[in-house]
Amino acid sequence: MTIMHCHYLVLLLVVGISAVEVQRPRGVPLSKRPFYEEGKPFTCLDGSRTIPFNRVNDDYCDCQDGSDEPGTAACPNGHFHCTNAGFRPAFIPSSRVNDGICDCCDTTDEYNSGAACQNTCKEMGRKERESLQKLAEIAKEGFLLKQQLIQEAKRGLEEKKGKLSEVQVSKKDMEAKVESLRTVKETAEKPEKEAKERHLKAWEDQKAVIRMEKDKAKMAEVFAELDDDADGSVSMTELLTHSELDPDTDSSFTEAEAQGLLGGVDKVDSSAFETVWNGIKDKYISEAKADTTIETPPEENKEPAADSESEPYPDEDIPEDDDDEDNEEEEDEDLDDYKSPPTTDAQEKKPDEDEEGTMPPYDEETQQLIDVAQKARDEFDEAERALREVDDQIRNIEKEISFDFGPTAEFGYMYSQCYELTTSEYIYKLCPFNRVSQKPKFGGSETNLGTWGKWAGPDDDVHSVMKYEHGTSCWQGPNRSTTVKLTCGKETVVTSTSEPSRCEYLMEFITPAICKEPRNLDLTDGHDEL
Ligand code: MAN
Repeated sequence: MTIMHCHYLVLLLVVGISAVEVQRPRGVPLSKRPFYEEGKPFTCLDGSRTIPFNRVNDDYCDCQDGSDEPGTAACPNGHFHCTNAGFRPAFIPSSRVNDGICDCCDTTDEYNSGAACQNTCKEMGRKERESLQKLAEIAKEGFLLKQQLIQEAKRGLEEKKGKLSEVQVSKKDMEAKVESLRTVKETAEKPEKEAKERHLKAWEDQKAVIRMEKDKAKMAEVFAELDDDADGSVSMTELLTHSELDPDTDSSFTEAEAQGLLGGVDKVDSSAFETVWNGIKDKYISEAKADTTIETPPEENKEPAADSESEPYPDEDIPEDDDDEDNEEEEDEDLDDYKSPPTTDAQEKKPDEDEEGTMPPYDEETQQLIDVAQKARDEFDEAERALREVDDQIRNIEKEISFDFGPTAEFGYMYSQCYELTTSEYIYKLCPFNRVSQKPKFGGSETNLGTWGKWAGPDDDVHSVMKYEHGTSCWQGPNRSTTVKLTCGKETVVTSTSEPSRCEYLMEFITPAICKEPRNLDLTDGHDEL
C-alpha cells in the first residue's frame, strides 16, 4: 500500500458512509450508468451496434466489447464491477461471475452460483484504513524528521564552506612554508654533500693504500714460494713449475713462454719481480692452495679481480640511510654511538663492506652537517606532508559540496554512511553517493554493484531513484549496476534487494528525506465508482 492510497481511502470512507446506491444494471459502474437507460435501445460502448435494452444482461453476448453483458459471464472479454461498499470498488473479468469463487468482498459476483459468500468489505476497509493510518502517521513523522535533516544540512553546508575557506587560507601559508623549508634544506644539503664526498674520497684513497700493501705482501709471499732454491731470484725453471701461468692454453708451458713472462730474461730478483707479478697475479695459484680443491678459486685470485671492478662503494645515499637505521636501532642502547657507517666489530660482512672493511665513521664536522641537513629534510618532508593533507581536505570538502543532495540538501546526511542488508546468501551494502556492494555471507570477496551515478527518478520526482553504475563486470553480461528506490519512512534502512535481471540489482531504501508534506485531503474529489 502506498501513501497515495491513504488519500483515496479516507475519501472512500467518507463518501461511502453518505453514498446512496444508485440503481443500474448489474455489474455497471456508476460512471457508465448513463449508457444503460432502462427501456431505451442500448448501443455497445464501442459503438459497433445497437440492441434492444432487454438484451442487456440476458446472458447472451451481443457486443464485441462485451459491454451488453456487464453482469453475466456471457462475454469472454467483459468486466464486472463490484461496488464493494465499505472498501474499494473493483472490476473483475466477467468469467469470474458466478464461478463459485467469491471475488468481490460485497459478494455481488456470486449472485447465482450458490456459493456462500460473506460480505467482508467493512472488515477489509477497516484493516486498510488502519494500515493507511499508520502509513500516514509515518509519513507525517518522516516529514518532520526531514525538516530536521534540512536544518542540519544547512548548518553542515555552512560549516563546510567555512572550513573550506579556512583551509584554503592555511594552504597558502603552508605553501610558503614548504618553499622556505625547501631553501633551508637545499642550503644545508650542499655542504653536507661536499663533506660526504670528501669523506668518501678519503676512504677510497685509504682503500687504495690498503690494497696496494696487501698486493705487495702477496707478491713477496709468491716470490718466496716461486724461489724454490732460495737464491733470491725467480728463474724461468722455477716459473715453469706453475703450469697455470701458461699464457696460451695449449697445455704446454714452454721455456720461451716462461722467459716471456720474466720480461725476456732468465731470472728476476725481487724488485724486478714486481713487473712479472703484475702479469701473472691473475692466474697464479698458490702452492699451499693448489693441493686442495681446485673448484673453489683461491682467495688470492679473487682479490685482483675484485680490485679491477668498479668500486663496490656505497652510493652517496646509502651511508645516510644506514645512518637512520642505525640510529633507530641503537638509540635505546647507546645514544652516543650514532655514527655511520656501522660498527666494525660485526662478524658478518655488511653489504657496504668490502675487502678493506667498512668505511670509517664520519668525522664530527661531517656528521654535524649531516645532522643539520637531515633535520632540514625532516622539517621539509613534514611541511610537505601537511600540505598534502590540507590539499586532500580541500578536495574532499569540494567534492562533498558539489553533490546534488536534493532540493534542500535533505539527502546530505547519508553521505559517508553505509546501510547494510543481509539476505540468505549475501550482505548488501549501500553507501549513498559512493557505492553499492555485495559480499557472500559465508566467505568470499566483495563485489562492486556500482558506484554513484545519478539521480534517476521520473522528471517530476527525480530524487526518488538513485542509480549506481559501472560495477564489477558480469561474466558474459553487463557491468553490474544498481537501482535504488527511495520511499518515505522514519528510519533510514535498506528493506530489500533483488536482482530482477542478471547483474542488475534493485534496492528498496527507506528514508525520511523523501517524505512529502502530508496533503489536506480533498473529500470532494470526483469519485463516482460506488
Ligand atoms: C555472482 C553474484 C550474482 C550474479 C552472478 C553473475 O554470483 O554477483 O548476483 O548474478 O555473480 O554471474
